[in-house]
Amino acid sequence: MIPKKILFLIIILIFLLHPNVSLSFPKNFSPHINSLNKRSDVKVYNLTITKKNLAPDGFTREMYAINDQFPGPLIEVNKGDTLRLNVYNDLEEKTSIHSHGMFQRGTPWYDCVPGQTQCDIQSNKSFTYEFQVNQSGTYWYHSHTKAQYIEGIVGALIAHDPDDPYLKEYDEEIVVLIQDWYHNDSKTLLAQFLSPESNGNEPTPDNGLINGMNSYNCSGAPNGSNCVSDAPLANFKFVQGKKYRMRIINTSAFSEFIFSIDDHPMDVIEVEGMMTQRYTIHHLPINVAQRYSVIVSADQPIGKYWMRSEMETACFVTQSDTLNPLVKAIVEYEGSDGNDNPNSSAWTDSQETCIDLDTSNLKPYEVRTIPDADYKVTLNVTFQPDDKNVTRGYINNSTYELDSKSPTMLKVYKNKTTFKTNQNVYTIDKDEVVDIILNNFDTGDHPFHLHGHVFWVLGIGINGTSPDYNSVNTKDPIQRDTITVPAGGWLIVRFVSNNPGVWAFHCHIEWHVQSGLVMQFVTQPDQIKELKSPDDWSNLCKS
Ligand SMILES: *[C@@H]1O[C@H](CO)[C@@H](O)[C@H](O)[C@H]1NC(C)=O
Ligand SMILES: *[C@@H]1O[C@H](CO)[C@@H](O)[C@H](O)[C@H]1NC(C)=O
Ligand SMILES: *[C@@H]1O[C@H](CO)[C@@H](O)[C@H](O)[C@H]1NC(C)=O
Ligand SMILES: *[C@@H]1O[C@H](CO)[C@@H](O)[C@H](O)[C@H]1NC(C)=O
Ligand SMILES: *[C@@H]1O[C@H](CO)[C@@H](O)[C@H](O)[C@H]1NC(C)=O
Ligand SMILES: *[C@@H]1O[C@H](CO)[C@@H](O)[C@H](O)[C@H]1NC(C)=O
Ligand SMILES: *[C@@H]1O[C@H](CO)[C@@H](O)[C@H](O)[C@H]1NC(C)=O
Ligand SMILES: *[C@@H]1O[C@H](CO)[C@@H](O)[C@H](O)[C@H]1NC(C)=O
Ligand SMILES: *[C@@H]1O[C@H](CO)[C@@H](O)[C@H](O)[C@H]1NC(C)=O
Ligand SMILES: *[C@@H]1O[C@H](CO)[C@@H](O)[C@H](O)[C@H]1NC(C)=O
Ligand SMILES: *[C@@H]1O[C@H](CO)[C@@H](O)[C@H](O)[C@H]1NC(C)=O
Ligand SMILES: *[C@@H]1O[C@H](CO)[C@@H](O)[C@H](O)[C@H]1NC(C)=O
Ligand SMILES: [Cu+2]
Repeated sequence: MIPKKILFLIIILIFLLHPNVSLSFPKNFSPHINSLNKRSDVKVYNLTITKKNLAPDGFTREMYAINDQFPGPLIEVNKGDTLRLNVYNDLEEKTSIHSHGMFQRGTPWYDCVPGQTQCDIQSNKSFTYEFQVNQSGTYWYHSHTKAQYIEGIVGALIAHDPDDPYLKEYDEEIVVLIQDWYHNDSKTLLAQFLSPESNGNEPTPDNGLINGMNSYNCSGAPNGSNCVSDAPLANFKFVQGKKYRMRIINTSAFSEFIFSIDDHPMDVIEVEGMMTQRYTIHHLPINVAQRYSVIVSADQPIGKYWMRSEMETACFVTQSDTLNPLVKAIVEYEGSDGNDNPNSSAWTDSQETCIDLDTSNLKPYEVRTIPDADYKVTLNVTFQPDDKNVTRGYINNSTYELDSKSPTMLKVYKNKTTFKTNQNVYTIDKDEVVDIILNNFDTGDHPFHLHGHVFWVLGIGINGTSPDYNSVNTKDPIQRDTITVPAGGWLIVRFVSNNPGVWAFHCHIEWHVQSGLVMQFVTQPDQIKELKSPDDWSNLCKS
């Protein structure tokens, strides 16, 4: 759980900063676990989505908010609970809420991918997602409609495990949401990106945020903006002698960050819901949509220390002149005095850029024998101009086109077995072990996410190498749900198709989703049809 003090401080700061925030305390903001031992509760959250003028970094802009907050309320469940999300769409446009990393076993229609597993929630309508959470770890939720999540429809989702093997090894939990931040609205940026003039160069962020906060030098803002320099940074309170489990979630649209806390090593214990053996690091590279838990000991002299989240601008093609890539927050020990900023220094060991944390050094908490593959799917990723000269993302020479009125899952229920080429559907009829071999022919790296599953990370290769089964790890690889393929490189991951549904596999860079770097696995369609889908779900496509 987030320490009460920190939460309170964040909320107070949000109120101070944003006069538009209504002064009623969001009723469902429940950061504390009711009871770790009580299994199979139903946890209910109301999520009301609106537009608001807010200033996360001192620059006021119209953006989205959930229950008047940004980031959205922290959702917490225990493994085994049923989570009910009542989503109220108070926008003048459609929306949707995807629970990233949730397996949705038996409820594949609640995975929320417009065009694949549902129709959007229309303006002024509500919709309830309800599913059992039979997994634990660090997750997040976000809109899967257009590029809405990068403008505020985002929050953390934590599934606690009463049997977590590390439970006794830390005192408190802290959620750290890291993201990039744009001052323009996403519709404008998207229209610009999806035009021939962009040449496929992504919009680059104006700033980065930690738990929705940062400061900005307003001399970079256009004339006439409502902008206050020196907005406060996020502040994390430590008590000397305590140990903290920090759950770090990267909810960026585009930028990769390297996370660190001066003078405080971190022990990785969880990667995307999968527990690992302790592994000590100084820097944590964390790409879009990835999550890690680390244990940090407050074992340094009482004082203040920088938390750093450095945007890897080396991976950008262009960048804004006014961007300060070093996003900071303050770790403040109880008992440290004064209002001075920390004067701590960054770790000096060098760090490779634009690739994932080298997970070959990470070991699963429990090593289990992994099954052999039944077959292999090869996916070639390219970016090319389409017939309108707009640069788009392609998988095996096919760019995905969203069919928002007729999601694939509805077609499956109508006994359709063939799909248009531009739907990038790959059907897996049986419960099988599948290897994805992905070749990246692009000059950028791409964080790929598979819905409804975790996969074993067998191997990753950089530019200049080719997929090679002789160099992969089939003995004790970790599992996760989001992985970065290096520029010009490759990866091999393995998953078991035993979860009937329609599961998106896509790059999580939001600009690349919108430019078609998306495909879908239809797994066990006969089993999908055995599942009774709810009427309110199919009715979404009638409005
Ligand atoms: C959700 O909203 C409904 C209807 O307004 C209300 O009855 C219920 O108490 C709310 N639940 C929570 C957990 O806020
Ligand atoms: C949604 O409700 C608001 C307020 O009642 C109304 O002004 C708006 O026109 C409605 N929008 C749609 C698309 O129905
Ligand atoms: C819950 O997960 C466990 C292991 O992760 C699995 O063995 C079990 O079958 C799952 N139960 C359900 C109802 O999905
Ligand atoms: C972003 O906003 C700034 C100022 O509001 C404007 O100058 C700039 O042209 C905008 N960029 C795009 C791509 O619309
Ligand atoms: C496509 O767009 C690029 C970048 O704007 C431009 O250089 C090129 O001439 C265009 N090609 C065609 C065939 O229009
Ligand atoms: C803000 O940017 C301006 C122009 O680049 C610079 O002169 C000024 O020193 C900056 N202010 C701070 C506090 O960094
Ligand atoms: C902003 O206003 C200042 C002072 O009025 C002026 O010097 C400057 O040229 C303006 N900048 C832009 C981009 O309009
Ligand atoms: C989050 O992901 C983005 C996009 O890949 C990346 O640029 C950024 O550096 C990541 N953040 C951290 C803290 O690693
Ligand atoms: C993918 O690229 C590899 C290497 O160039 C090539 O051998 C293979 O045929 C391609 N596969 C597909 C499905 O296009
Ligand atoms: C990709 O598709 C385009 C147009 O559909 C075609 O001209 C081109 O030859 C294809 N490339 C490959 C490698 O199959
Ligand atoms: C789909 O096929 C099944 C079995 O062949 C049949 O019972 C069912 O009516 C069909 N459904 C539709 C919507 O055609
Ligand atoms: C891979 O490396 C080669 C040789 O250094 C370089 O020419 C090429 O541009 C690189 N490819 C990518 C996709 O980065
Ligand atoms: Cu991408």
